[in-house]
Amino acid sequence: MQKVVTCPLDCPDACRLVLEIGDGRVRRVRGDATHPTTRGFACAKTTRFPERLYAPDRPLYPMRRVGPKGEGCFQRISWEAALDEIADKLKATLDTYGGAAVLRYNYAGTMGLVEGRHPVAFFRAIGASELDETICSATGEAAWAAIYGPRKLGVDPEDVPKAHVVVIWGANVLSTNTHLVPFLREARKNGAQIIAIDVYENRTARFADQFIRVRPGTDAALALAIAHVLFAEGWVDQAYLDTHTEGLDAYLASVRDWPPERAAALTGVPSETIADLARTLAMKAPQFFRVGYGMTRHPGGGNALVAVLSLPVILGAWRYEGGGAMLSTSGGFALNKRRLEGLHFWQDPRPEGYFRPNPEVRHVNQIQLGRALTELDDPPVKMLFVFNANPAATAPRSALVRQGLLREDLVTVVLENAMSDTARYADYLLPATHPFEHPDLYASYGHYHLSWSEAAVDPPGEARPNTWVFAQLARRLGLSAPELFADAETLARELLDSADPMLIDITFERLVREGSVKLRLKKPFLPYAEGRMDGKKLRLRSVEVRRAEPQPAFPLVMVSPPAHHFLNTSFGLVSSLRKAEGGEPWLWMHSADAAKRGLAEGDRVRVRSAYGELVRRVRVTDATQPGVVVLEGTWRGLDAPDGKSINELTPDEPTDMGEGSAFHGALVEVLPVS
Ligand SMILES: Nc1nc2c(c(=O)[nH]1)N[C@H]1C(S)=C(S)[C@@H](COP(=O)(O)OP(=O)(O)OC[C@H]3O[C@@H](n4cnc5c(=O)[nH]c(N)nc54)[C@H](O)[C@@H]3O)O[C@H]1N2
Ligand SMILES: Nc1nc2c(c(=O)[nH]1)N[C@H]1C(S)=C(S)[C@@H](COP(=O)(O)OP(=O)(O)OC[C@H]3O[C@@H](n4cnc5c(=O)[nH]c(N)nc54)[C@H](O)[C@@H]3O)O[C@H]1N2
Ligand SMILES: [Mo]
Repeated sequence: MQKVVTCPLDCPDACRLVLEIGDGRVRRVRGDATHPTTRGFACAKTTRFPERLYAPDRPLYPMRRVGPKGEGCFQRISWEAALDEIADKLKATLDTYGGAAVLRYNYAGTMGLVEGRHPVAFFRAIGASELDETICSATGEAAWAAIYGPRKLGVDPEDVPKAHVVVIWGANVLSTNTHLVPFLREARKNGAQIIAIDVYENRTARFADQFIRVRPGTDAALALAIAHVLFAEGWVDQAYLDTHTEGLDAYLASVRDWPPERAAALTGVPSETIADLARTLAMKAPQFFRVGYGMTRHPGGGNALVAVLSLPVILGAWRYEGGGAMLSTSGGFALNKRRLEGLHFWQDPRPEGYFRPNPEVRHVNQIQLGRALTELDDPPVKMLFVFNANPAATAPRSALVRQGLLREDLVTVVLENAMSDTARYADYLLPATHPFEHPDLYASYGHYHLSWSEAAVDPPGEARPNTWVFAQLARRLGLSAPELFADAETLARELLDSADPMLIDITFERLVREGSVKLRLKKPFLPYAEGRMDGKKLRLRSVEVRRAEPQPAFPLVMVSPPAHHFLNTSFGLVSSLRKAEGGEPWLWMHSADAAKRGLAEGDRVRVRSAYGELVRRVRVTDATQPGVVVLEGTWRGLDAPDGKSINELTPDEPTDMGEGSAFHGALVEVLPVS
């Protein structure tokens, strides 16, 4: 039997996958050949879904911790017992400390809107501390919004073949957005030149026609210098600037500060290369910029992206099909999310069934989970609910996160469909369904197709959807707001109840029938050809160049971007994929840095930052650059030789815009293991 579902992974591609099912289990996964962006291709990860789904250590029954925290020793209990005990503890916590003592930690383990987003409503209903979800896209979103307004609309990937030059800037799309690649190849066949700008030679750099290696955190200077040349040569679209933008003077002041020679010294990109790049951009309209979050994961990352995103504006690129930029397409999906995410519990006059009205909720920045668990009092966090995330490995400053998770007075509840670093710290580990085992609605951040996915197989053991668990807890707390108990279909129908023109004609019935439906985009699709979507002008602004300055004690910048065969820490448990990633996490180091430290390929080294230390093996390679070490992939601590994740070393200081994460701005030193 075959069933077609949407891939739930946190990836722009949101593919449609054909599952081959035998004896009630998923046996094989292929890409849906009829889907316009999946095009019959399933990636290296998704083809391994069966191994992940039926991993021998998958939690199948509710469990209560026995033995010390963090050791992963559990005893099976019934759902009744688990839910009753958790609800009793919740009630006691709410009575003694108030809602703020409860914290959710969640992210995009599933991109499904129902199982990914609806649990948030429960926490808003009880007045829990609000988690600011900043770990991934917050800085990028803030930078985008600064220029283009809050709605993130990128070039339709299906229009990319019309571009004549493609700049892939701080995104490793050959690994992280693989379904864009066929469109890039088509563009190339049509004569487009493809340029990659990154700090190390990754797969995308090797695919590109030209690779420009930039020093980490210096993209703002590079982009301003390109603009400097464009203005000096008169290669900008003055009519577009005059009609559709404001703030040009402030922006120009920054541009004047960065002539190519000055930028060359900071970025490491020769000034002739900068001038050539400007010329290529000017001569080859339409220009398409695929910008990634990579450059935003630095202390000055917001400004870096603002500088880069100003380029398609001054070039007038948005006027042409295939021209413009794409950070994300998520703004296309103007779904009605208010009740889904329980925003109304904050904003409406106190609705019926609202547990503890608290409009002035305490906010916790996700990237500072360690601080929240160890420093907050008034009240302290007493109960932590983790779902769709593995923060013990993926949040910065792992040592501090661990310290928090080890607190004896903290009750940690983890909902998981796989064993994870965080699950080992659970006091209650609850078996979650995998997205192939529950229905859900999916948007995308890499294309414009909305999809509905039915449960394709029954869950093994006693696994239950996240929403079922929170409905059970809501009932036990005596909450009565009906939306807390809504099923997936009801929630999906409500999401679709939107007046947005792009969603017109998309009914629930149609989604069920067709599986995947493209949003109604105007033809030609030119979202910023006449300024912002809201009728305002595009906002250029001044740009500040700021980066993590290497220090004598920590002279190297460490970049830890996604691995080709993993999806964050998901799939670390699949041994063939670990093998494809080299069997263990390797630290890439330039030969000059290795020579300076007397290190050779394969040596074990200590990698140290202001926050911690770990042991890795070193790979000596000039794919990186002097002063920059690279470790591909957020390996689970469980699979690293010293049991620690790379985030032992990463900083939890927020970036310049959006309070986001600066993973790639970590400063480290590398020493031989003595
Ligand atoms: N295979 C695979 N695919 C994935 C993921 C995965 O783990 N594996 N993760 C998914 C998720 S959650 C996300 S958010 C996306 C992220 O996908 P990307 O946006 O591609 O990933 P980033 O971590 O943002 O890093 C992208 C690139 O930025 C580079 N970079 C780092 N610092 C700088 C800099 O200062 N300047 C420049 N120009 N480049 C820099 C890195 O070297 C890296 O090659 O991918 C998604 N897709
Ligand atoms: N050093 C470094 N750290 C990084 C990054 C980096 O580039 N470098 N990238 C950052 C980025 S971009 C991101 S987005 C974050 C991601 O960090 P996380 O959100 O922690 O992502 P994952 O590690 O994939 O963990 C997702 C978990 O959700 C579980 N899950 C999947 N589906 C379901 C479901 O239906 N129900 C439940 N209950 N659970 C489910 C999976 O089993 C998995 O354990 O990591 C960040 N951390
Ligand atoms: Mo992400």
